[in-house]
Amino acid sequence: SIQTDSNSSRTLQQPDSTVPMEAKRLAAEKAVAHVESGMVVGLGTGSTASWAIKALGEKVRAGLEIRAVASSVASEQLAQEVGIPVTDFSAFSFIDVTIDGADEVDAGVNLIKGGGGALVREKILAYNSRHFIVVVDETKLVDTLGEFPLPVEIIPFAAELTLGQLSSLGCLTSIRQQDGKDFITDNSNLIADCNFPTITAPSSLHDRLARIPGVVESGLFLQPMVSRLIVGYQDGRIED
Ligand code: ABF
Repeated sequence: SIQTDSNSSRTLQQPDSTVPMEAKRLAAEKAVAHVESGMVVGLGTGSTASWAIKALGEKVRAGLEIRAVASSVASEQLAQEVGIPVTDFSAFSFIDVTIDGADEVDAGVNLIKGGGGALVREKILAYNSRHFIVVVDETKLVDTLGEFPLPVEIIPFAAELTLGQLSSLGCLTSIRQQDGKDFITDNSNLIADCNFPTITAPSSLHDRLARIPGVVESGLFLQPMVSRLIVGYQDGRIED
């Protein structure tokens, strides 16, 4: 039978007063220092990536010349608001640097992403970037992935069957809800949040997920994808 957690209703993009915003901002601003004129820049999604977009906007207004591609409609809108020229992907064959957040980072710098629901576009950007810079606050660091439910984007067709296949990997699954309705991604798909007791073998889980028809992508971003991890601490320290 399909194990679902139908009470789960998460709106992860809502502001959360417990989130260490200052630590996120510090990490994001440090990342932006690696952006140079002439670069094609990938813009991530989420509150930490938003700090990076705002900081980039300031630099653009001060004369930095970049072209950008965005991992979500929300980030594209923010970029336009702060004056960053956002371009179509067809204009480039690669991205110089992408700056994005994460939901969890383990000791081997493997990530869970997708809490904001943009994991497919984020992964396309990261995969096609020469440098993928991840910006997080210290609360995202874990020894082993899995406390944060793993987001998996699935197509709506036969979603119940796909959920069943996901559950058979050993997790409790739920279709993400927002405002009382199914959360719909920018790609018109659903997000299955998969709650594993813990993810001790992310690489083999990644392979098993990829074999399930109906799964578009999972939120596992595994090494060697990350080129640089920047961590902001609540006491003002930054680890780069
Ligand atoms: C995106 O935003 C994600 O992949 C991750 O889900 C989330 C992190 O959010 P925040 O930066 O708001 O903590 O980067």
